[in-house]
Amino acid sequence: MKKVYTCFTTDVIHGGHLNIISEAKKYGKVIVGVLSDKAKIQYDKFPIISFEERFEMIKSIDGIDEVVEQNNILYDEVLERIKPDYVIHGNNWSKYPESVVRENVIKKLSEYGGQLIEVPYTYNAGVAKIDSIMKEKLAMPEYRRKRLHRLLELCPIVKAIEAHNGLTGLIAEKTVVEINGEFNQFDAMWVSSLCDSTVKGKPDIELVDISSRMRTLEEIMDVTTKPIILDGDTGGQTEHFIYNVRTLERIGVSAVIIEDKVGLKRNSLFGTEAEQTQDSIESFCNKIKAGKDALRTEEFMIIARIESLILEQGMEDAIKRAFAYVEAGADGIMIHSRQKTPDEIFEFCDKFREKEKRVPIVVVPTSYNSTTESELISHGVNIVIYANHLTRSAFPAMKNTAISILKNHRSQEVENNIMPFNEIIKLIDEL
Ligand code: SPV
Ligand code: MG
Repeated sequence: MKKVYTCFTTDVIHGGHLNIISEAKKYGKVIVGVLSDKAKIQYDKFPIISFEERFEMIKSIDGIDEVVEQNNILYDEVLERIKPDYVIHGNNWSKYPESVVRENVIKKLSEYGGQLIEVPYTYNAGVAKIDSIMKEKLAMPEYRRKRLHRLLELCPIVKAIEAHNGLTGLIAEKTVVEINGEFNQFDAMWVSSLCDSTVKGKPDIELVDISSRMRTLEEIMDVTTKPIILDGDTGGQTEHFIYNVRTLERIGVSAVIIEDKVGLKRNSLFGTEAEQTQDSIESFCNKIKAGKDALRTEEFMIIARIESLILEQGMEDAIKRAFAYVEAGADGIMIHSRQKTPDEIFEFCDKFREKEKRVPIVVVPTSYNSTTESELISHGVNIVIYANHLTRSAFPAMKNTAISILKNHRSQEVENNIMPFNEIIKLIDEL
């Protein structure tokens, strides 16, 4: 009997999938691959149900003879193993980046004389409704909030990019790349105090208050599903912090990072050029403890940010603080540096990891920007934050456009450097 293979990445079975199965049945024994979570999150939306649940769900469908796990987005390994006579797929995978998978399947099948069958993809009102329900679910606080924990288990390193409004949130949400068969997207968003202040034309000194920061969060959350890490500055007064963490937890933020400074906070990239005061270990530990006590779930993370290297207080101080903050209940440690090389960050990570294997390490490689994610992984880093890059890339582009219009007394000269509006609006989902 001939073998027919198809791979499902879905969390919900709808008419379109059943149609593929009944078509497949006409050609022989039907084998369905279920894409692993690790592979799925490299290019697709995060699964709403676990791999095991998806596996069971597909097993229970009539007409399927065998269900297997597919560990890679590309089918090479699974086709090698099963050698199906046919691969069957909906005809909805010819757009980048799925087109890469399609081409790869065609190539692989041709190596041993297998054949690709494409069936018209069913997209009707029912399927559209299911699609939108799934997306809405992903955005709901209870789904979004806990996802950072899951990502920490699944990803060698969680990659977060700065977002400061709906549009930058959509860029963080939807940008997927493929290089040599490797798919990649950002896992989470960082709502930076620097960028949230800068785009409002304000300095990064905790002047943009929590209500305004919440509005930014709402705007981003309204159009995205990825987990959010909020830059919580110093956390403010402990008496306020305990209320704010509960609100953040309730609206579905996954983590807040607070830095161990007091008084007028200046941006860390100023280092010792601006007057900044580090909090005492005791006082900052009390803030962490109070925050943790106020929470209602195990999911929301309070991450402690150590400013010792920024304020030139030495490695020993940084390490001492890290262990004290973990002891106080911090769910992660962010270590910051403004050096051009990663040496002090690596030294910190190695020393911390000698004793502490579990608590996640977060870094922000803005100044030591030649450091790669794999180098960070090799020193035990769990989350990398690209903290300000969308703001910094937009600013020169906007400024050059303004200059050009003024110089030329018209806008034609800028046209080649700017995106047509019908491209931008493709990012925006219609309900
Ligand atoms: C931010 O993005 O606001 C940060 C990171 O706190 S840094 O600007 O490097 O201090
Ligand atoms: Mg900040």
